[in-house]
Amino acid sequence: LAEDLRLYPRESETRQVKDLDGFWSFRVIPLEDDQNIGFTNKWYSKPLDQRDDVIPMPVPSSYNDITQSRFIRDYSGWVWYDNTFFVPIDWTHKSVTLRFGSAHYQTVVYLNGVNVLNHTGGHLPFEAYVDGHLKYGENNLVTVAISNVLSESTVPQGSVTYKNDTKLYPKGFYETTTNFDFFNYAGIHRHVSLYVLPQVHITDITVTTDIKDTTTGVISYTVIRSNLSASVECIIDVLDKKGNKVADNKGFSGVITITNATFWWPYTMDPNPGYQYTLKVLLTDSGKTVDVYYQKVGIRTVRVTDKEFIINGKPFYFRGFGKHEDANIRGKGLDLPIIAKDFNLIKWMGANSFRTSHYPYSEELMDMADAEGIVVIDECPAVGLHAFNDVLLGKHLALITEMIQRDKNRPSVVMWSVANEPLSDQKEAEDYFQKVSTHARGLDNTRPLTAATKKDFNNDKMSAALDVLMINRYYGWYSDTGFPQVIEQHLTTNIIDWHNTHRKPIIVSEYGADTVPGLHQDPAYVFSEDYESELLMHYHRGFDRLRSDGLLVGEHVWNFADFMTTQKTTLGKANRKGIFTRERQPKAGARILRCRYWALAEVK
Ligand code: GCB
Repeated sequence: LAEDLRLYPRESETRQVKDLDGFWSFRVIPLEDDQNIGFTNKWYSKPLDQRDDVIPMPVPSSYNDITQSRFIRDYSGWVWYDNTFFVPIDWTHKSVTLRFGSAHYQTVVYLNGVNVLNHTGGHLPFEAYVDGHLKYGENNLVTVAISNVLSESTVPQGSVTYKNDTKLYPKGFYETTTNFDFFNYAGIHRHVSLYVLPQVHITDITVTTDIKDTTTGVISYTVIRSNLSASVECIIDVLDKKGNKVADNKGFSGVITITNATFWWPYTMDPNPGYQYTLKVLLTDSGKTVDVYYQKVGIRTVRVTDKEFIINGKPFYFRGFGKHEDANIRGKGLDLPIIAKDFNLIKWMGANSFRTSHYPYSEELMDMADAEGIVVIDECPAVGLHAFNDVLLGKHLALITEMIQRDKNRPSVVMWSVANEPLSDQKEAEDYFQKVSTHARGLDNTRPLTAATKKDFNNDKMSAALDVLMINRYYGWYSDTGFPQVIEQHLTTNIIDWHNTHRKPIIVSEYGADTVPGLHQDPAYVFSEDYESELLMHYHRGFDRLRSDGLLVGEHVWNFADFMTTQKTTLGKANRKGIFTRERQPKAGARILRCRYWALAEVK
């Protein structure tokens, strides 16, 4: 897999993590300056805080909503960050990795003036060994240049148009267009850390699980080490939740069986959802401990038929949400209170799943999904692809590799979503998605592949490459606006057509209505809570009919919460299809869904 991507930085008796989060110095390029000025003038050679136009910027966070500057909010181009940190003398004989949980979109990293790391793509980690560039027992400078400019060959796609007519526009004025419906938040979005490891260390662990004879858990594992020295051995202890050893094994790969195992169950399918064992992975050299990593593992199986999605041998019905990483002020920046609140709301609703629409979410959030038993459809950042070419395909495949590398061991992830709403009725889409699918299956053949489409059963050219179909539908909203009474018929007719044409399990992965909390009007009128309620009820009648014929494996409302978009002429402030407000307060739709989801739950 991605060789330069290793394990999530977790501390152990041999491993140490130093976070570089906090206030960093930050600078944007003024309109009248050349966008490359930072590179030309080597801004990475000395700290930015020697200049007056440098402001403090929190990391992690998007930079857009932090200041009172419209220019910074709507900025398109390179921004510069830097920070300093001390490296203790006793790290001299260690291996040190500099890691970014994510930064959006293109990132160039310098350490003490040397370019140590480059990355393209906004929602996945990147890292490099940097011990050769550190100054031990001294202050060190890390400088980061980030560009949020999207183009036809970035994933996702977008463009910047310069308005050069100075009679009409101020000098340097530009407009950005994105091919997706959420704000192009940018900055250092997740933790920046230094990961201090022994010279000989574990670089990767892959686990897959199986269930035999309904009670025996099977864990297959492979461990990769940084140094192939023959004297190093690998010992695996399997610990239960209380820390007791229940099995062990020797060797860099192997199969471990656990009799009477406790399985990883989705929330509401078992009184004890999200159960995980811990693999204590130990490297020893002549009997002495060299490195230790604690890898969680949830034992579960996933399988699909033409009509069912099956977890641990039982049919699973997805009830939940399309989500976003989005909140006021921090934008897409990692925010632990928001993550905790969202999981509490998901459980309060009686939901069992969500989709990481339209990009991979933070590892901290995914850890919570693993631990709580919330099922995840893990989506790569390919949203709204509208022109297929080889450069795009190359980037798309690279991001899929990084996503699978990062999340391959997670029990919560039951499917990979390779795209959302591409122009999949185009001729080239067929070949393009066959290549995407071959690539993804080559990396992981234990999970089904899916993608969300807005196209139809008779013109979608992506579905043939997938195992499960996600259909986004906006009857009563973008079509027949204001007429919820047509929804049930439209929906059931359409899903039956999809089923008869493709014979694959189907999830309705988006449906919903923009809703202003507190707005009431009956007979129901668009944007009111009354309209939202009525629209949801008509969909649910349709879902129930399809379910009784076994034609649906899930329903995800769009969206969990209101979220920021570019400015538009329809009803102000962003996308209002959240069943919660952006501040996570319930609208009328949340009450309706809460009753429905709990009524569908297996264990209340
Ligand atoms: C969609 C997109 C989603 C949008 C949504 C909407 O089909 O997949 O990203 O936010 O519609 O509200 O228009």
